[in-house]
Amino acid sequence: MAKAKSPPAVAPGDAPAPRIGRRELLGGALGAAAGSFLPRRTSAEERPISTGEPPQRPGTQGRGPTPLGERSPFEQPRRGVGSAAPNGSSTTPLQDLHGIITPSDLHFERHHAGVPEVDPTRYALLIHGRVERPLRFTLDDLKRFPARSRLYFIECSGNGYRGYGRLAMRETLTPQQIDGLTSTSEWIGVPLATLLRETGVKANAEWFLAESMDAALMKRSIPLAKAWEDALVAYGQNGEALRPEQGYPVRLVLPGWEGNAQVKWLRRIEISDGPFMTREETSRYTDPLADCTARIFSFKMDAKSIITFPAHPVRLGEPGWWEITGLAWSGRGLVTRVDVSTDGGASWAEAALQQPVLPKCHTRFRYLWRWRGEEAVLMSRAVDETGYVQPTREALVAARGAGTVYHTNNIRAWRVRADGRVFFATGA
Ligand SMILES: Nc1nc2c(c(=O)[nH]1)N[C@H]1C(S)=C(S)[C@@H](COP(=O)(O)O)O[C@H]1N2
Ligand SMILES: [Mo]
Repeated sequence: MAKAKSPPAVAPGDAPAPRIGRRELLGGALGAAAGSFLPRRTSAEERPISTGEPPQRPGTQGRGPTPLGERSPFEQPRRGVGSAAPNGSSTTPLQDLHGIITPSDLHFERHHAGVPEVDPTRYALLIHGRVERPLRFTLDDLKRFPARSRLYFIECSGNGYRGYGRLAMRETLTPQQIDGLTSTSEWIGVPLATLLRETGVKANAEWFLAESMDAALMKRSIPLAKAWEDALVAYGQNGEALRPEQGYPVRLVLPGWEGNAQVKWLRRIEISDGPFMTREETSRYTDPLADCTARIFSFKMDAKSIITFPAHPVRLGEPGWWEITGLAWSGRGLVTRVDVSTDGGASWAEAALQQPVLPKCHTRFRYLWRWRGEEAVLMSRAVDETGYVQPTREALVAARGAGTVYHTNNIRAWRVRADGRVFFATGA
């Protein structure tokens, strides 16, 4: 019951405090809902917040410092491992996270041929093709260039497919199962543009190929404009070296673009005058459209959001004030607004965005909701700085057909039943 809240007592500093009269606040409905913060009140008389015994104090000294920290044994968030095979994936437990950053050991994974072990002392990145001077950069070479550090989400273009097609009929899906193929880290590295100034670029250079050194030999063609804009050759993640699962020692980060093109264990960049038409951009990672053609090179991740609380399998303890919260993000830049509906989309209200709000990064939203015990359908709708509005499932199905598994950014819904139990409701 730690989640039941009284707005004035705990409203976060950056969320506009809702206007709630003192009489209403002190009335019976809130008195029951805020049991963990305020004593039950029968009158508007002021009383001390805390009564009864203080929490127990540990009687003995704790353990001393250790070289490596670990989580409280009471906190055990876990990635959801869909398939532990080398070509499998795992998901971030979105419902267990606070704020916007994903702890590195909970960053989702998607591997086409497992996690290779790469010796950093033997690592080198080759940049060649339509360049003036082909060059090899060791890891030390890369670290000597001025570094850039930014918070970005990385999202698999398949994220959300469970909440879109046939599987969306399952009301027991959790935020992690629906949208756990997205994570946010601070990525540290050297801008690809810096390296291209070293190699020089010839005329008619329009694209580049990024190729990996794992057994998948992952290859993707990327427009060169992305290199000049913000592509990062990253060796750092959340203050330390990349995790092996994220491409140690070096990966390509393409802010806001589909995860698949952000090649891990990066070994080679070839500059060219056109795309290479690799398997991953022809037979895979294209979006079938309703008119039987397909979208190709659909790099940008469209604006999306999901409520992570309350969400299945949570059960709201009792009617009263509850804070709806979740994540929103857009591959096109800043999330400028998130609307929340508690009546299945009939009416919408603006949620508070928690600072920092950063481009191409998870953004946390919060909305204070007074649940009166009725059945309710909760939805969130993200708007980004280009004016793009997260579409309904009907609109997306009309544009793409029901069969696609990529770029499914439709509005997600949760049904709160009168008994407080919460179920996924987008497919219903
Ligand atoms: N070398 C290599 N790069 C890769 C992949 C891979 O299997 N091998 N998977 C891609 C896919 S499909 C995604 S969604 C992202 C996932 O990045 P993550 O595992 O760090 O979350 O990496 C991309 N880069
Ligand atoms: Mo992916």
